[in-house]
Amino acid sequence: MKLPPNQKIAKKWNVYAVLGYPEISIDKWRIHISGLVKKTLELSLDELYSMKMMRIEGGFHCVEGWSIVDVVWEGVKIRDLAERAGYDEKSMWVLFKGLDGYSAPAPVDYVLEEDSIIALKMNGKPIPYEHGYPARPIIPKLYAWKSVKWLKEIEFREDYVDGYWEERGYHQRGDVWLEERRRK
Ligand SMILES: Nc1nc2c(c(=O)[nH]1)N[C@H]1C(S)=C(S)[C@@H](COP(=O)(O)O)O[C@H]1N2
Ligand SMILES: [Mo]
Repeated sequence: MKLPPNQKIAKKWNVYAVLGYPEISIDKWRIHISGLVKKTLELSLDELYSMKMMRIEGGFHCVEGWSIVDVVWEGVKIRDLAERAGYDEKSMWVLFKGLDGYSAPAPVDYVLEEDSIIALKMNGKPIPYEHGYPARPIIPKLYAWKSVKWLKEIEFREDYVDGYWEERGYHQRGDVWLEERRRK
């Protein structure tokens, strides 16, 4: 597997939770697809599992220079969710929001790529709590800070807005192949 520039393969994960660990009650948990859509969708975990699932390997590159290559993600293609909600062609950005208040924007064309998913499983099992149970976006061409853990909302927007790390100087887009780490 080819590694993005200036990344090293890590065997061990670093677990990050800059805003702490949120409480989740899975019966009440819904993923909301909101913003520039025809109708806001609210899907339970069971409803997500009833959709077509996809498998992605690797695609996890922290901006601090470590990459996990031996991980398998399974989940729902974000494009399928976007089409179900009827996203507006005016959308330029997608803002991912977590239950903990962490958020990250991503450009809509990266989000709608064929290999961009809302992951529900990591290495064959539901994503472990510390890694973002029940769901996190995996967008292989973007740095891992865009992979919001404990995801609750996917908002389609016309305008750009900073998330947690963008407010602190990280790049708006964060393409791993173009090494968009910090804002120029
Ligand atoms: N909710 C939330 N999501 C987050 C973070 C965080 O602190 N909180 N950190 C991000 C960063 S910088 C990285 S590298 C990855 C780390 O994922 P991990 O904790 O599963 O190793 O999660 C991303 N998503
Ligand atoms: Mo990171």
